[in-house]
Amino acid sequence: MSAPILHHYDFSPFSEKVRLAFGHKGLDWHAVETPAWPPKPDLVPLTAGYRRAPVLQIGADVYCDTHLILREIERRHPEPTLYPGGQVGLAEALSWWAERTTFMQAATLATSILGDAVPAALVEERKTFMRHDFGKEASLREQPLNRQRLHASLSRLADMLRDGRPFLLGAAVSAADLAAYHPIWFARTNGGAAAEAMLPLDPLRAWMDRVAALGHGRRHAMSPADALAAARAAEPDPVRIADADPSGLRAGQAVAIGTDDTSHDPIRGILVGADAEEVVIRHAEERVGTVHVHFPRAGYEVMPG
Ligand SMILES: N[C@@H](CCC(=O)N[C@@H](CS)C(=O)NCC(=O)O)C(=O)O
Repeated sequence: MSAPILHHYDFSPFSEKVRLAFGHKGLDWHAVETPAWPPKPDLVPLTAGYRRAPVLQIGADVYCDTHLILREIERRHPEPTLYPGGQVGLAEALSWWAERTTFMQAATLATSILGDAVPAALVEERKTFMRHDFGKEASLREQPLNRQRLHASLSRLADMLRDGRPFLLGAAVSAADLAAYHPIWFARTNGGAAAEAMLPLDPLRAWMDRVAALGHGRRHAMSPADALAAARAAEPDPVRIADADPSGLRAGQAVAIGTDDTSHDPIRGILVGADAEEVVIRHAEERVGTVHVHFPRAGYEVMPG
């Protein structure tokens, strides 16, 4: 089995979640640096238009969104698990809550501290893509509210750990730990001592150290050209999931995929499979040949298109 390829950038918090998953499983992986904002000419040919980071590529199969990426890594490398006791639903639900209540808040707390050090082009681009202003004034204006929001969520995390358990679901690390960790990692890495002073981190420090200690596995740099060539040289894996969409969409049909949040990537392809967890489309382009692009169900909407 060829080593997974992660299209990511170093300061991307969601990418940190996947890097830690590689660490937990002790995997070799290829790292392709992708830009933090468009144009992303070496990414979107693989993804049928999805532009977020990170994206996981295994040959001619491309997995979008960390919720699906972690499940796919687990499927291919089951031990040690990211879902102790088989608790995928619990880990997913906790991950969802943690990210939705801390990611934007932690990112905006960091930009309120970084101020003018945040590239103007990034601030401008995110205004359209995320409908959110990471500029100095707007971030500073929101700082008191983000401190309140983060206090509420981080206190919940501290409460989960209060009985002395090493990880959120108990004795073993799970996907939920990685999801709850990466926004705090981002705030601390970018906001430094100022962020430390604003957040109730003391009850979380030992837990954060345990998550950080998972490491990143063995990372090998890869060029975008080599990643595209790897897709072109491979065939997508046979689709394992049922052709069953609750709204009546069927394999072979052209579809458009949207997200249920602010992003509006133009994702289009031919539906090749769907089940309750995952949707797969076929996408063809000269530089990559034919690829299968996989999306999670949760957070994504599939329409005839
Ligand atoms: N739900 C997605 C969220 C991914 C996400 O928002 N990633 C950020 C970077 S950490 C992003 O893509 N920002 C815009 C960009 O990089 O172009 C996931 O779990 O992968």
